Amino acid sequence: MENALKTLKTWIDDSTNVVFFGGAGVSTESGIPDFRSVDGLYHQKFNYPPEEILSHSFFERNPDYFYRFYREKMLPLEAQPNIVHRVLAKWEKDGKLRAVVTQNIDGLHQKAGSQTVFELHGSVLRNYCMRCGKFHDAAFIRDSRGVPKCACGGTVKPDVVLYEEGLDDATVSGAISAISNADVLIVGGTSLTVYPAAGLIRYYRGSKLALINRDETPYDAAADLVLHETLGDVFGEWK
Ligand code: CNA
Repeated sequence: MENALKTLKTWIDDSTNVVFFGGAGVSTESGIPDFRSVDGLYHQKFNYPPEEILSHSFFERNPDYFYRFYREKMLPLEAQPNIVHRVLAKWEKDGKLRAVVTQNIDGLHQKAGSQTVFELHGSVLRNYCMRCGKFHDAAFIRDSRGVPKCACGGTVKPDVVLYEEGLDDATVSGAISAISNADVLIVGGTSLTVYPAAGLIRYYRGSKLALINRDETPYDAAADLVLHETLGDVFGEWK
């Protein structure tokens, strides 16, 4: 870790165009389980596999079960940003970091103060009535029972990209632009197995791609620097 960390520090010290691409592993140290770690959601027992529950067709077919699972597992409203979120926000404030591109839906980057955040998979903090389009906050979903209903009678759906749904075009364009123009790209806390999100790091054209992930990923060989460490340990260096 010593040498790799030294190199990473030099890259960051010398740059004003760092971009961070992250996933669920960024928030595990805030107490939010990821999907694929041994203690992640995919290793817990439910009546259906989580990727099926979190799909568009399941949402349509069995909204009651969807919302029961969603309220219990996907709404960590008490969670607080950890050192990773805080350091990234500070780098942006200091003029070093241009953007965070995240697959997370927990809103913790913004809670830490980050301004330019491309949320590829949406956010649990935004919810809209499928009939009249009215906005509802996350507490509305948490405090509702069964399928959450707007005053107009429509179902209120989280602004979260479910499996089988497409990503928002403007968010993807913004993310691609940030990644393809980045000087340093730090990829962290993601298994890089969920597409099309994972494929976006292919737009990076530089030679300072640092990958920080506890487990191996399919992109390890393509990175210029690989740290198989926890993000908290690495970002703790910038405390
Ligand atoms: P994933 O597939 O669960 O992978 C997470 C990766 O992070 C794994 O490879 C772990 O080894 C690694 N990891 C976990 N904790 C740490 C840590 N502290 N330090 C370093 N590495 C760590 O999650 P992805 O983000 O790759 O998959 C994309 C899904 C997960 C997206 O659709 C997200 O919406 C979804 N998700 C989001 C959240 C959230 O918003 N916090 C939580 C759970 C799942």
